[in-house]
Amino acid sequence: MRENVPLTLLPLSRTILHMDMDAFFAAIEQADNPALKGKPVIVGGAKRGVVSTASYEARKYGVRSAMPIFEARKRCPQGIFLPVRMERYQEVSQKVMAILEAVSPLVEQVSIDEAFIDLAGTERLHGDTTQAARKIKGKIYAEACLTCSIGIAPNKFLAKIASDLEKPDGLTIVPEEVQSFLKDLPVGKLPGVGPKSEEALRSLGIYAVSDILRFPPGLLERKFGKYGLRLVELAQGIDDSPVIPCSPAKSMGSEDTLPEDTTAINILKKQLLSQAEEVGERLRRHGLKGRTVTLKLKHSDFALVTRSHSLKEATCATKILYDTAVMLLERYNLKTPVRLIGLAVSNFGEGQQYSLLPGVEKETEKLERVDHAIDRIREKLGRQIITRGSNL
Ligand code: TTP
Ligand code: MG
Repeated sequence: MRENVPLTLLPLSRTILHMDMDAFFAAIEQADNPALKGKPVIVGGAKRGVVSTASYEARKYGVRSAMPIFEARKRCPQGIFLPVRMERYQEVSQKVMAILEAVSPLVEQVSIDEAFIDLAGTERLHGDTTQAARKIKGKIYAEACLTCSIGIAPNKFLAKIASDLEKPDGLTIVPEEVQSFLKDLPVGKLPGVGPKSEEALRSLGIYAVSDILRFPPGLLERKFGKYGLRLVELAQGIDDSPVIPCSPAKSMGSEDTLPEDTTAINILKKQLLSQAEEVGERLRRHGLKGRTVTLKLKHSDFALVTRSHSLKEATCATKILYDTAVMLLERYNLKTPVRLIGLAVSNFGEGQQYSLLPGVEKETEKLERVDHAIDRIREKLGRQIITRGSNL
């Protein structure tokens, strides 16, 4: 495929680093409480009672992310089970990302604990790529007492596969000649190949990545559509997707398609309440407050309507988000049935605002303080423990 592309159009060779923290939530718990080091630590329980992650010591007993907590207790009765402390993990995540941003401005954070870095032009400051990787590992360990695994390759997908190969505390460098690296790799490691596509590929006799190249691209295209051609590229180690430095989120929202189209205000209000709860909690977890609340409605004819209201002051209080959205809904004068409803908050301001007069707590602050307390209880005891009355 590639032979026909004029050389001038090919991107210059790149060096991409992928970093993924080891057993992130559990490792933070161990760093914050050294008595937990070397012990089987299992973090989770907040959402539907499943494991968020387990320390490598607990993984020896077969404990894995997304496993029900009761199953984890069976497999590892001596495990130390801890609740999720999302705010703390966000804080550490930001610290780690700041370390990466000091190495290169081209950092794309892809989740709470992983990022790609394009190392172009960093050689003078940070030495060759292995040196840059060692510097990053050293700094993360020195500043956060945590280990990470790093993969370095000519492109993003190879770097991501590489970072996973020698976990924990790994450093894997993919050679320029990528075919030997890809040859025996199971197809399930390729981006976009989930259990279902893996099964479909297996039915064709494709197990390892190199097996893909035994098939004419046309046949794979017929079988898998455009993704069939993408598979052929991946099997050749080709991936030109750039590292895109992220801009911080500009809005945060939640929306739901209703089980049935409706004009019943009570049903819509109930939906808005759960959305206000979810968005409020996410804002608080990220230390954000927003000034503009937007109500989104999609009617049964798919016509989309949005209505916004800007508050005097940025907030993260669930009740204020809910009241504002309900006010927008009531003003809207609904006539046609609604199939989807959503609530979003934007126009983020400062996270903290204090009363001007000492001792006087404003209504908003009181609400936010209660919300924070509810978040903490829910984190400890589960989401169902406190439900709000719909007459908030
Ligand atoms: P991962 O990077 O997938 O896992 P990890 O860092 O715990 O372990 P490792 O990378 O060494 O294999 O996810 C990062 C964090 O995201 C993880 O610490 C907890 C959270 N998480 C969940 O809450 N639920 C999940 O199902 C997964 C996979 C992760
Ligand atoms: Mg990780």
